[in-house]
Amino acid sequence: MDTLPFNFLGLEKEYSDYAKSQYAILPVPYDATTSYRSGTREGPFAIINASRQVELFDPILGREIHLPGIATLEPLEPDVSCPEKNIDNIFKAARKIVRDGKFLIALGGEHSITQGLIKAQKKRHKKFSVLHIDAHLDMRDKWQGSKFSHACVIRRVHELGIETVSVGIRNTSQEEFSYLKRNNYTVITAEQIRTSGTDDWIDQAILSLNRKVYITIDIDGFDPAIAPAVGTPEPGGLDWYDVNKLLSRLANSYSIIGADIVEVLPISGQVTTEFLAAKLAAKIIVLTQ
Ligand SMILES: [Mn+2]
Repeated sequence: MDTLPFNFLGLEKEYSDYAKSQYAILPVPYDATTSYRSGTREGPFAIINASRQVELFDPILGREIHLPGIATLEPLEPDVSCPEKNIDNIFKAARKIVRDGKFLIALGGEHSITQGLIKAQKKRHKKFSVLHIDAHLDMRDKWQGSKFSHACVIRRVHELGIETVSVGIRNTSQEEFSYLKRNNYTVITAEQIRTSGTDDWIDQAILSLNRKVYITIDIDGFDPAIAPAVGTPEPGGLDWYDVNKLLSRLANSYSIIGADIVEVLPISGQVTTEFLAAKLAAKIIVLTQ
């Protein structure tokens, strides 16, 4: 029988108590603006459930992940009546956690939640940039009549005066293409990463970032062969080791201030994607200790 506590990594109270924990996991089960298949609201539960099977020891870094304490918060109830109100609720919840001095990792839910999370970080950190891993740019001004859609989230981040570096991109609209031509944000395509045969793209990404970095990861940035449970599974995505190398290099020299992992859309009977997302959150935690 499964008797592990239901929280991130299945931790006992000693390592999951909020007051004592350096890390906080915020489940945000929201998917009101998803355009293709819906169901990312099931993502946080699936990721947390999978995380309970993740080993606590990281053999590469030679240390245990959970020792600084990782508190899993109650899921943030979505307000589906109004996307703007919903983003504001996320902002307020995140602001409190960040103010409490916790390293916040939010689990989505659709990508639009990132707007509220980054706004909260902006209240604490004057200057930082955003590392954005995704198949899509999410730089449309509006999508399906809404400025608060998952397809516009990075555009809204730019409007906060925050620069982004987008990695793994392989699907772009003409609008976004023109927007990028007018604005100088670094974009590293999946094709560049998978076909160059070198790690030059990592240098390019890192040199384009500020020394303080927030990370937002849309799971569809990974290849659908290893992360099939997403709304729009774009072929030709990133490999587990591509992202690991990038995050490890980043953590070695820069300060990571928070992260979110979004757009897991569970497929019944298939747990690869949520397990990958759980391992990724664990990796971010162990890299930032
Ligand atoms: Mn995406």
